[in-house]
Amino acid sequence: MDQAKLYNIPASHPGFTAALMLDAKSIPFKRVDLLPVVHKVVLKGLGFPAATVPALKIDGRKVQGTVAIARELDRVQPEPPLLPDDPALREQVLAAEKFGDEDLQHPVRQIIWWLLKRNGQPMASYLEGSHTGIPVAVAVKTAWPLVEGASRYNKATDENVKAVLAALPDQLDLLDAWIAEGVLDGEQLNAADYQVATSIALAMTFGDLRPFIEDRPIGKLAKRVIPDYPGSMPPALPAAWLEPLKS
Ligand SMILES: N[C@@H](CCC(=O)N[C@@H](CS)C(=O)NCC(=O)O)C(=O)O
Repeated sequence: MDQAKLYNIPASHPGFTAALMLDAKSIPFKRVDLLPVVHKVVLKGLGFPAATVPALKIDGRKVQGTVAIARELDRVQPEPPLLPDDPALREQVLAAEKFGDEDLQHPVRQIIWWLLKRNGQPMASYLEGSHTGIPVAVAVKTAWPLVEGASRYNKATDENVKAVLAALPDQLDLLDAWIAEGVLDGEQLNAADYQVATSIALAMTFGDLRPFIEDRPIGKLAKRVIPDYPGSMPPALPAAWLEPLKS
């Protein structure tokens, strides 16, 4: 079997989800980090059907998206399983994974692009440990058009980010409830743990959000799953937008 190759964007939260699941399965892989926007051309050239990362080449197959990658990894390497055997718990884990994939990931992505558009300096911290082949200082200096492009196609507008922050308290409550019910944060981490924890870990790199998350059960799970998420973003969100998190 050829070594697996994982195509990512530096500091991408779903990218970390895929990398952590590969590690959990002890599957060796080469990580290739692509710069945002440029990634679209490269993935197309490689024959992946969609333009998103994570994109995985494994055993001659091309698998894209964290959920599809989780299922594929359980197929090629069943141990340790990413889904529990118990059918009822399995359904709950799948629901939590779907929530992470469809409802949690994108809002956090919108916040980071909104923040980077207003202050590009912290980008260097998010590039720490990445494998783009470009020196970090050069990547940061030339990133402006990429940040513009990514903010636009992720719709990281004031209106959207404000709405995302208003919805965040309920999302955090739901995640804490899943931990209390044993759906998340069990003895053995499952696909939903890997899915949601990376979004929360990325959110905790934002100085604005960390104080509202880090002491909650979901904040602790994020630290357990990925203790060294790269990046540090100084507070910059308007205070009024953070009000929903205070109440
Ligand atoms: N929910 C999907 C989506 C992944 C996704 O949107 N990844 C972002 C990076 S964090 C991306 O590739 N964005 C580029 C694009 O949409 O072209 C997954 O978990 O795989």
